Amino acid sequence: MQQRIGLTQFLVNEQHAGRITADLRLLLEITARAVRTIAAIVSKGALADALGEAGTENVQGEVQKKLDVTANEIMLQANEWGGHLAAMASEEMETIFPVPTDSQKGNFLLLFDPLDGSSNIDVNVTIGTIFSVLRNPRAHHETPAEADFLQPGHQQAAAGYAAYGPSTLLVLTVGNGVHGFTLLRETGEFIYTHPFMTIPEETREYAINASNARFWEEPVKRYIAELQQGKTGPRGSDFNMRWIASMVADVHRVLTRGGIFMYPIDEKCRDKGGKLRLMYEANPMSMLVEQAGGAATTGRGRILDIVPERLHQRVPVILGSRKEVERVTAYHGE
Ligand code: AHM
Ligand code: MG
Repeated sequence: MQQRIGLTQFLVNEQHAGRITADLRLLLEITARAVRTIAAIVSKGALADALGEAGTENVQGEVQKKLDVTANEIMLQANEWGGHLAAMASEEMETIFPVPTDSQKGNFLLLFDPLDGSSNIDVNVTIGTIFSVLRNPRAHHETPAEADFLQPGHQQAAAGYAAYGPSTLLVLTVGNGVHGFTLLRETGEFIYTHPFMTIPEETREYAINASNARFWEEPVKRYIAELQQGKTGPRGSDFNMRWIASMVADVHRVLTRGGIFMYPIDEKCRDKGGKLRLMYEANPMSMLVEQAGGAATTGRGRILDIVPERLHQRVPVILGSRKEVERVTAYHGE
């Protein structure tokens, strides 16, 4: 029988191969530990008093769910003492959280969406945690600033997500492919179950919130109309649609069996620049998708090349199977 290794051994191997440093290994181990704690609460649902609203709003004016707040606390507490970080930033916090230490600051910056797919918490549908790791550009004795985080996504040192579904999965990249781990609840270990995940170039499956159709731009309207015409249309083939409304779950499906996921710019979200957040949703997911052989654009350019202007900046997102992403992007250029 094939012996499966755990996350710890995988990370040690990566360190020995010179692809990650000891402190990045620690960061990823600690993040996995935090994810495991969140998974335990998620799986208890109402029994852990985890459902419903917290009675507060975040910086983006969104109503916070209890789990948004709890997951944020867990990520902060897990990561503040390891010495590997200088600061953290989150969807649920207005500004950055410098790691409270008198001594040296660590080599990395961590960004996260602690609980993605908040609207799915109360209905027991897959939700997730998304994270992005950047290098700390400052000397170790200096205090980090928000501007330090504003690095383009291609500079990420690592990126990943956890999906809290029928099983809990941790999917990550350190720039050498995409690797998935399944949580074995009995021992709390993440087991290496999905080596080198790849996205097929072509697909017959798409994900978009079609209730926004009347707000879309022409290139997106054209692309989706062509898919919907199926066999009798210009694509000559039937396409299937899936929309879970948790980015983590939709992107995980794309990483598993291919597909295209879109949250394009539309008239409803134009003022904000898009719906999804660049630094802790679009960038980490784009790194994973590119590492798996797919593509990720705004329709007008590569997401990982965007130079961020703000921590909570939003962007249009089109990602997944390369040929489809290239097609929609080409329509934007016509
Ligand atoms: P959240 O981070 O507040 O959960 O919002 C992001 C979510 C994504 O997970 C998902 O792709 C999208 O928003 C769902 O949007 P919609 O409500 O239009 O279906
Ligand atoms: Mg989110």
